[in-house]
Amino acid sequence: MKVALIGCGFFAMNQLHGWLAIEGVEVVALCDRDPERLKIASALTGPVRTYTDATEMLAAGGIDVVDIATTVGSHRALVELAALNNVHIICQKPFAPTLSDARAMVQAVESTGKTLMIHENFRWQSAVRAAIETARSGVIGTPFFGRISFRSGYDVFSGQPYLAEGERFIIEDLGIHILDIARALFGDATRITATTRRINPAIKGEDVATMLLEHEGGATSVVDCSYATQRAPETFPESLLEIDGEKGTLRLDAGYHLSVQLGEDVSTRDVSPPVLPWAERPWHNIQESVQIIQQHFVDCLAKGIQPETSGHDNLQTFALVEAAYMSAREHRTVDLAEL
Ligand code: NAD
Ligand code: 89V
Repeated sequence: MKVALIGCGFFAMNQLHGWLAIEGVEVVALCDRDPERLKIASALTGPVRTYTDATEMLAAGGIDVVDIATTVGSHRALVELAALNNVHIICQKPFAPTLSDARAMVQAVESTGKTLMIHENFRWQSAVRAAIETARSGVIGTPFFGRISFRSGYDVFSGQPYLAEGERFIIEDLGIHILDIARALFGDATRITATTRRINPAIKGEDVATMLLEHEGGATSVVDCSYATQRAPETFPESLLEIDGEKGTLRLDAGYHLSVQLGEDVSTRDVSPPVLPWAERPWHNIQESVQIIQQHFVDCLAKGIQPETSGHDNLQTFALVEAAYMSAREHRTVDLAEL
């Protein structure tokens, strides 16, 4: 499978390492409008075709999959360009600037018959996955309540300065992952109520969001996110979970401890992610999920099936982001059908 990467910035280096570790994949081309980033990426891949212009790269052909790792502003143009060139696509989150862009992008790729997956990797973190699979096994019965919590004081702005500059921050960048985990656990949501705050005066967008979701199956979940929370020890970038089911409870606590309680009986196991050879703490949890989601994409292409986090699936997560902002702005519960 011949992969071309567009965008060779901060996070794309993880994607590149992930591709290089997956059997049957060959990275054949790199594209970044910044030649310096191309040099850094080529140092990982060895000599491959390099481009500062994606149109030129795709016109040269020889590509099966395009991996789009630029920031959101360029995603629509690049997805549409890749669709025109009839290649499979993986695109980073947030998929699009607006829900109507996202819908148009899904439509553009669907009409080519190629596969579109969103790089929505948090539900693929091995600790989160262990929790999802335990919940899906039915051991705690049907869940009726969940809390998914991501609270941190980690300085994300040094690696990703653009996060301090947008009108929107935590729901669009991080909450999107946590809302997606809520969907993976409890199914699609029908209504959402959200509040937002900005605590850090040095950034433009909100850095705290608290969201209440009603899910189709009847569960209620609370998704709470903060980058303004002092914690010792710091848990970045762990998502902590608690799920109450009709037969028992499941928790993913700080330090990657997964517990199941059934009556008086509590069993706990360590679900710490490995630190892959190219990874480093504290990002190792996210870095491992990059390799897992990319492997999932390769497996789905081989089997001719849709990825779990397909473009079509991600429209539901994206709608929750839009609805959360609408709810916070208008101080009301938003019915997802409104979108
Ligand atoms: P970045 O700014 O460091 O890198 C983006 C790169 O894309 C830059 O090198 C830039 O020159 C290049 N670029 C932009 N437009 C281009 C175009 N049209 N053609 C060619 N190159 C272009 O950003 P980043 O921090 O790496 O984030 C990239 C994406 O990854 C964002 O959407 C971000 O939300 C996402 N991200 C995801 C995770 C995750 O866990 N899934 C983590 C961090 C970032
Ligand atoms: O996962 C992400 O999208 C990152 C971070 C963990 C910093 O929020 O931007």
